[in-house]
Amino acid sequence: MSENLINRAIDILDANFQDGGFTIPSKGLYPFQWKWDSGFIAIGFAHYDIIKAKTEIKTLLEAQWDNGFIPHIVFHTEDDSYFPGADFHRSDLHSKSSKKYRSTGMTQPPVTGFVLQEMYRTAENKEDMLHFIKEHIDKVYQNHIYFYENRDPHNEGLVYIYHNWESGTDNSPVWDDIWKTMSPPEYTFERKDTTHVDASQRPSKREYDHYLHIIEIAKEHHYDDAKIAELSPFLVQDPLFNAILIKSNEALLGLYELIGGHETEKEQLQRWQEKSISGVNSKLFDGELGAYVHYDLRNNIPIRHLSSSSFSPLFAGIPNQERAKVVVQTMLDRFGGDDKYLCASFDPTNERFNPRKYWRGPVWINMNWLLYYGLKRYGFMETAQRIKDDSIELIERDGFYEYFDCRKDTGEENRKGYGGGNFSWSAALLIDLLKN
Ligand code: 2M8
Repeated sequence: MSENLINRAIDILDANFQDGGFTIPSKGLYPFQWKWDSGFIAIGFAHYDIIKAKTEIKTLLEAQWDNGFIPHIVFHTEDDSYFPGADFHRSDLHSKSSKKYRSTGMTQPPVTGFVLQEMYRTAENKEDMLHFIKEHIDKVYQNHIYFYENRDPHNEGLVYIYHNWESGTDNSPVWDDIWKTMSPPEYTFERKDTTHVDASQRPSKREYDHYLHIIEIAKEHHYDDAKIAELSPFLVQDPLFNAILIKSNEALLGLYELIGGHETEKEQLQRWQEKSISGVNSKLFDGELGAYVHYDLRNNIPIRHLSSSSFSPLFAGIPNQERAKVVVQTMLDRFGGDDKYLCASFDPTNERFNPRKYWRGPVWINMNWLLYYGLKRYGFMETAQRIKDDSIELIERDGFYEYFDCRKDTGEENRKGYGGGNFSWSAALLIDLLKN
């Protein structure tokens, strides 16, 4: 059974791999290269086609800007089937943007550091992989410098995101609190996503007005980071984004250790680690809720909702063992009823929860993958096994979709997943879960 699933996953990944040396997340819905998708995809490729894994990362890093920034979408091809595309984002407004590829002017969670480490772990030919890592690791390090120099205005060891699309958890109900503080104009535009996927599973038109408005402000200031920090109505310290940065810092440290030398980089990474881990623990941990929450830096207020991001610091070793126990208990109490698959993307006990809508409640395989490794890291083997089994069962039952209803019984006879089909990171991470 698992061989058959792995073969199907391989077929999906191979079909989504493009001539330009990158992999689309899902045919039709997402026709370009996305930053964090790319990383998860490379982890899957590393299990059976190391050349594709390396190509994926190499191509992504070729789109890096001169200031170390790595964009969230790289528009490799002219394709008007996605909105907003390259003409809307106008990365050329920033003087240091890539001259080779057009892109967005925002980023996504910095997965590339830990992805290199995963590729090394999986590769059979360690020497060859280490050679590849040596060639590329400095670019990833430069990306971390970009974050610490430009995204941490109060020097807290916590970086901000300035757009919900930077979080990766795009339509999370967490952002509803921020939308309440904004009143964007009613834009006229043509959505493309709802021609591929049922509109009831996607964000609303009004939500898109907010998304576009933040970009318009950033564009007005040519994507200048200092101006964005000063003016963006969306400025959030996200536990998931920071946990991924911290995990990647740790991975870079380990890889530089393996390569040898690089004392300056290692010392810097060590300093960032100490500061960031203590920043996440002191500012983003909510003792009453028993997990980590987002912080609205624009309005200086914590956003006190539980989401799958609330548990992601486990992945980066951020809580101590005692706190990790509290976090896991919160996950089980609020998200882990017997009638549910782990792990809903948003608190099932909250009135904003929706089990079928994008990031407002469904299970996402990339989040489950992070949580699986996080749980294992602290020795919560039973819950780790459960999240792994649930991920595999969902894909077997509902197909290789983008996201999944977390309810075990939806009352339907022929249930399927939601969003894009033949979805790359679901395929890639399933391979990793089954092979490890
Ligand atoms: C979704 O986001 C894009 C915008 O980036 C969209 O809705 O159009 C998110 O799930 C994001 O996390 C993901 O990287 C992207 C591609 O899979 O799709």
